[in-house]
This record gives sequence, C-alpha cells and structure tokens, in this order.
Amino acid sequence: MPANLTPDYLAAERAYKEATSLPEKIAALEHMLAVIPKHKGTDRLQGDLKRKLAKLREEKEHAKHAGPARGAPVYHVEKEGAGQVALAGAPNTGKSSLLRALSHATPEVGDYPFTTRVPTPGMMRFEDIQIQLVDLPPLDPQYGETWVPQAVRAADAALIVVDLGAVELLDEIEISVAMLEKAKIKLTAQGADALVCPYGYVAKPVLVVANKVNLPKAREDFAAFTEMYAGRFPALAVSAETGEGLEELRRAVFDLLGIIRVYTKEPGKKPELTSPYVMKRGATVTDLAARVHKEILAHLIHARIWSQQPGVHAHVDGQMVNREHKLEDRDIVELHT
Ligand SMILES: Nc1nc2c(ncn2[C@@H]2O[C@H](COP(=O)(O)OP(=O)(O)O)[C@@H](O)[C@H]2O)c(=O)[nH]1
Ligand SMILES: [Mg+2]
Repeated sequence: MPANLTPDYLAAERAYKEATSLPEKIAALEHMLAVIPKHKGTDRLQGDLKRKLAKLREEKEHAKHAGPARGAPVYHVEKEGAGQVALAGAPNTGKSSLLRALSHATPEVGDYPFTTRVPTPGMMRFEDIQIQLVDLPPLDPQYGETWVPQAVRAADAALIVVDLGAVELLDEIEISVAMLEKAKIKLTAQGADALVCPYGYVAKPVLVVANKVNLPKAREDFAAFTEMYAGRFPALAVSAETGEGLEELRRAVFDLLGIIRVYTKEPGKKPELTSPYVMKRGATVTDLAARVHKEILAHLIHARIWSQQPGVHAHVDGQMVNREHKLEDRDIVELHT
C-alpha cells in the first residue's frame, strides 16, 4: 500500500473496518474514495475501493428484494475481522451492555431479562485490529432460545459473562457451562491448543467476564470467586457501566483467540504498519509467505525479522531467519525470494 495516505484517509479506513452494517460500510467506502489522494500511486487502491463499493451496493440491492437467506440459520453471523467471540451467559449479566461499551453496536439493554432475542455483532478495536463480538440471548435452560449454544459453537472463542451482584453466581456459571457442554463444546482455558477433544466435540477457549464490579462488595465476591474457580477458567472483573477493566478485557480477548499480528516490509522501505496479517499463534515465515503471495511462497529463500516486543526474540534486529522460523506477535518481516 502506498505510504503517503493522509490521516483523513486512514480515519475513513478505520471507520470502514469498524462498520457493522451494509449501509455503514457503503458510506465509509464512499468517504474513503472521496478523501483518497488522487495520483498514480493510489490508482490500484482506488480501483480496489471502487470494486468493493460496487459489490456492496449490489449486495444491498439484492438484500432489498430477497428475504432472509433461505437455509441460513437465524443465529448465523458472518465472521469479520480477526476473530469471532461470542458473549454468552445468564440473563441480565450485562452482555449487551458490554457490547455497547466495546464497539459501535447498539444492542438493546434492559433491566429485565430476555431483552436480547437475535444475535448482534459489533467490531471491537484492539490496538490495530478489529475483533468481532457477538451479543447473544441468554443461556437459560427454561426460557432461552434453543440455538444459542450453536452460535457459541460457531464462534472462535467465548466469553461467559457473569453478574457479580448475583446471589447465585456459582450456580449461574455452572448452568451456562453445562448448557454449552451439552451442545458438545469443550470449554478450555486459553492456550490449551493441544487439547484432545472427545469425538464430536469442539474445543472453545473461554474467559469468564465478571461484570458489575462497581456494585458494592463486588470486589470481595470476585476475590472469593477466583479462589474457588482458580485453574478452571481465567476470569477478569470489569464494569460495562464505569469502563473499569475494559482495556484489559480487549487484550484478554485478543490473547484468548490465540492469534498474532505480523507486519511486512519490502527491502529498503519502511514497514507497512497499518494493516497487519493476522495469523495463528505458532505460524512460521512460510505460513506468512503463503498469505502474502503464492509466488513469494514458491521462491522464498529466507526472511529478515525485527521484533517490536522487547525480550521476545533472542536475536538482533534485522537478523536473517529460515523458513521454519516461528513468528511472534508484532514481528516485522522482510521476505526474500
Ligand atoms: N451496576 C452495574 N449495572 C450494569 C453493568 N452493566 C450492565 N448493567 C445493568 O444490568 C442490566 C442488564 O444489562 P444487559 O446488558 O441488558 O444484560 P444482558 O441481558 O446480559 O444483555 C441493565 O440494567 C444494565 O444497566 C455494570 O457494570 N454495573
Ligand atoms: Mg442482552
């Protein structure tokens, strides 16, 4: 991508990445096209944007005439961004409030249970990437929508949201866990990549989000909770209302997904630091080359690597590494063919 894009353009691009609906996306793309510097260096990019815009306009036109896609389950949410994370839990724990606090989405929040009836996606920014959160109706054995565990199953990771003000906190979380396990979801603490699942099960990294830490006595209750639950799932105390713990939560969700961000640079040029490649933890130089271009993959000889995290690599900046070298989050890589 050309390096001389203006802050105006980059802001418009950010708005595009954060857009959650078709009309929002179209508006953001139109804005990008309006403010993009018009010269030879951006010709290709302008072409790309125009193509994307035409495609989205067509989709919108199509959506007007067609009803809901036939055969597609109602709970299905198209994945976008670096990963999809489901917000699950008992009624009234603050799932919708959390989505509101972490994204531009505006699901209904109510002080009565069962306010949320359909899945609502929203894009959550974490530093330079976007992660998709999906707000769901509650997991409730009696009154819940039956498809909710399936929506969790389809996501890349799950947050189980609990209410620190609830009297039956432990019962509540056990009910959520039991409902998900009944749907053959093997809940795992983060990093349990090598976990062997029973046949028919899917492994799902899970984080317990203990919401409403701003309530009286909530902090003591959280301490007691983590003591009892220690070692089972990681847990984080937050408040959707005051914003406490939400920055830590963004980072924890990123860690939960087991992904890394990798930036590429061309020899003699500055690195492309605005749009990282999102890869699975454990990805190698070869995996990166495969993502960049099949020609590069075919002719890859070695790479040079710069770390942006002090202490992560035991090598010097710009050191040569081979194709099997494992990448770390925020590495800058120069691929040599
Ligand atoms: N005290 C407090 N109340 C909260 C917090 N987050 C959400 N709530 C309240 O909890 C109730 C349920 O919220 P909602 O987001 O609709 O829960 P959901 O059913 O899990 O989606 C609403 O009255 C919210 O205002 C919080 O951090 N602190
Ligand atoms: Mg809700």
